[in-house]
Amino acid sequence: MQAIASTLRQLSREQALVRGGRALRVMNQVDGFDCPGCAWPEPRQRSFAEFCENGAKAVAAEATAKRCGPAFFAAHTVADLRSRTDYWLEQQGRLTHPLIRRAGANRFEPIGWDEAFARAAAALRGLPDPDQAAFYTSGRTSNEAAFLYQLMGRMLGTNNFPDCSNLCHESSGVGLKRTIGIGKGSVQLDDFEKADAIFVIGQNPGTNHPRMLSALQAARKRGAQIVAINPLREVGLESFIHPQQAFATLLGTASPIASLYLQPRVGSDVAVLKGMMKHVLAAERAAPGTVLDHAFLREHTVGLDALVADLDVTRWDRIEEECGLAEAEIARASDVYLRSGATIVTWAMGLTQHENAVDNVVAIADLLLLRGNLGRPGAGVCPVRGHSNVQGDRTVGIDHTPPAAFLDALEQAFGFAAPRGAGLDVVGAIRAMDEGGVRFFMSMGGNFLSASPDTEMTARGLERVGTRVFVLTKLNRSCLSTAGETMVWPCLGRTERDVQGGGEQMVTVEDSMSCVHSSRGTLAPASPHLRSEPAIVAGLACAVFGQESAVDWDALAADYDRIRDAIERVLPAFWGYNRRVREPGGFILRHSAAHREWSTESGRAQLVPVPLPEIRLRPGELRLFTIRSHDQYNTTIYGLDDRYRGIRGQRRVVLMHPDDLGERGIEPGAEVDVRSVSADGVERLAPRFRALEYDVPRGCCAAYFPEANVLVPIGSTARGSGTPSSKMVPVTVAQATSAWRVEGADERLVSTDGGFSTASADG
Ligand SMILES: Nc1nc2c(c(=O)[nH]1)N[C@H]1C(S)=C(S)[C@@H](COP(=O)(O)OP(=O)(O)OC[C@H]3O[C@@H](n4cnc5c(=O)[nH]c(N)nc54)[C@H](O)[C@@H]3O)O[C@H]1N2
Ligand SMILES: Nc1nc2c(c(=O)[nH]1)N[C@H]1C(S)=C(S)[C@@H](COP(=O)(O)OP(=O)(O)OC[C@H]3O[C@@H](n4cnc5c(=O)[nH]c(N)nc54)[C@H](O)[C@@H]3O)O[C@H]1N2
Ligand SMILES: [Mo]
Repeated sequence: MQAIASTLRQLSREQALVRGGRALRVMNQVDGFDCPGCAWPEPRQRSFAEFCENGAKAVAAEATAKRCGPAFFAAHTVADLRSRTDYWLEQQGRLTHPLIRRAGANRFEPIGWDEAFARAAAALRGLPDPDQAAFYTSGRTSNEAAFLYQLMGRMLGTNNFPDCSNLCHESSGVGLKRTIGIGKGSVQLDDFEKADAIFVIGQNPGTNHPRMLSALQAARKRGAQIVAINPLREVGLESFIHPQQAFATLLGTASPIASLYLQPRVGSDVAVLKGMMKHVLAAERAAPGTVLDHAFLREHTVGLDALVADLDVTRWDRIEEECGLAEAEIARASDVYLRSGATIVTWAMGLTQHENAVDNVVAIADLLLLRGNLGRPGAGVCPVRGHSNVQGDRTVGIDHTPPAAFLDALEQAFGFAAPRGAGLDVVGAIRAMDEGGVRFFMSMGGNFLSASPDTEMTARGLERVGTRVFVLTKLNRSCLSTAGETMVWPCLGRTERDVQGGGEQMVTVEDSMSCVHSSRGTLAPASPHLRSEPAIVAGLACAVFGQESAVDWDALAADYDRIRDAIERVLPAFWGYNRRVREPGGFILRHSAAHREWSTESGRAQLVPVPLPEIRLRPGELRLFTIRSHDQYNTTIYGLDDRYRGIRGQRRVVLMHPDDLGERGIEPGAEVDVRSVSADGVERLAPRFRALEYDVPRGCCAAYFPEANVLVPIGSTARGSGTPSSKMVPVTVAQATSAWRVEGADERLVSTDGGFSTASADG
């Protein structure tokens, strides 16, 4: 009931009860639009309301009646906007006009589309080297828009495609490619109906993938075991009331989800997983031939001997010391695994945002492969994606290190020489900006500044870029640089009708389980001046390449079927794209590992030993991990409550173990300053948080993203994937003494000594 109340509250706050309500009726239905929230797939049998509380909030945010137009920008200088919170900025509503803040000006003013495209094109053509341009993508962008976007960038001559995936599941892709030869999840929704055990590691589905709880609940009810591994006790993983049942009966009782909940120290999952693998080996030795899947290992894998040798020399005392769990506790998880005939492991950011994140993913694959839990019913790997089309964007070419075969096919289809060198990812782009190496930055959605690590450095880097272009639905902090020139190009959202020359258009997206399906908006656009993302890319590309372009951009943007035909020419997996995507529910891209085909160097699945993490902290330091609240979608803050965690009306909080508070002489609720010092000795400060007691392991603490991003050092990234380690930041927490105070209901951070922070979600 609280979820329903919260949904209605959000719809009414956005003055979107009618518009939003109309949208919700068709969300995730076969002919409707795809939820702009998470990438959890839709079941074959759709229910009357196939959405969750947080999907409804995402729709309310987009379908809002609030508008942020020329009058607003005439009334607010950029300096004024910079002093506001992310929360306030997004609350101003949907952008209505293309905008420009000219060099030297302190306000945005409207600009016509043609002039906007011409200015951006001139800036691009003026670059002495195409690698001075960088094109960011956030994962809401459709396959069609993403494909055109990468085509334009590559025709210009660069592979600089940093994208939100670099901050998100990049480590999953790298780890899975190394072991099973394909960087995507291998399971389908019906595997959840067949699994005997499901391990949910480093993921908070109650808030971030609520529809996944239905699958977990059903599995638990039919007797499957569900093991949660998470340093923080997430209420949403403990029990759940299915909202549709609650709605039908108006009461409904919570049913349990996790049958076992382990709370290891942050960053120590490899230790837990290696402990489990040691138990598997021990069980095999006690009853030879009955535990490992010998036939599978023989026929399909390489590396077993090296893995076994490594596990044998890994000592239990080191495992226990690292993760803070006793062997007996890990044994409970191992027993579930050993009794299970078919096992799925799901995970999200709790595993991918660590220096050893790729090792985390490799260790999961190792554990599953030992017992043949891949490519058969009810078993496999399930990295649960974040943004609703982040997986599809990568599939159609948003990739800073594209496979050669993709570039070959692109060249063939469009007759140009594609750039072959590695491009910049997010962290690489920030560094290049800081060194003055990026002169043009374009952002297809997203909030590059607030989502990136090391907020102060990212803000400084953005200032050094000459021309910035942001394609957005709402205003955010990324657009508020003061140097050079900034343009903001407002676009249609998922919920809105998209009419082009060729008539009403649909777009397509790929969910976490490789299902490609259509999405068609139904609402009237928030403003007549909005353009679709594909039309914006085509408009810019026409201005850049002019008449001599080998690609007919206008024709592509007029009818997205033509874009899909082009995708099919480049990517054979999309055969029959336009026909198959019109079948109810779309189609599934073939997953090699699910068919026990291994596109690895050895041609087999690879078992790879990984080392135990060695996290060295300085005296007094805690392991900080950054998390999402129940009232946010990434950098979009809907409200200041976090219902499941019992936190209300505030976000500047750090959740700590009672003994860690006591040891520092900090009373619960007291104001503290949080600091990190990176390897190079640079200190970073997140001032004025409130310290709260919470059920986290000793030595670990949690704070919300994006407020805590100021603390994440740029130099701390995952080996092999470059993802910032925003789940493992060594910090100190002490009574607040810094020259800042927090003001107002939206928690504005104000300097008390005239100092100015460019960043920190604050001004
Ligand atoms: N409503 C809503 N939905 C969303 C989003 C949103 O912001 N709001 N964001 C979307 C996006 S882009 C993404 S990527 C996903 C993110 O989905 P999640 O990954 O669930 O999001 P986080 O809040 O980052 O949660 C990470 C979880 O990992 C745990 N954790 C932290 N460190 C460790 C560790 O070292 N080991 C283990 N085992 N666990 C750890 C935390 O306690 C937390 O429960 O959600 C998507 N869906
Ligand atoms: N410390 C820390 N940092 C993190 C994370 C973390 O867990 N901890 N998580 C990381 C993860 S997993 C991710 S995915 C990134 C997210 O990084 P991003 O994807 O860059 O950020 P979002 O907050 O999702 O972007 C919100 C903006 O997108 C725009 N937008 C919304 N819908 C549309 C649309 O349909 N089209 C266009 N063009 N624009 C639209 C709106 O203007 C809005 O302001 O953040 C990362 N940063
Ligand atoms: Mo994400």
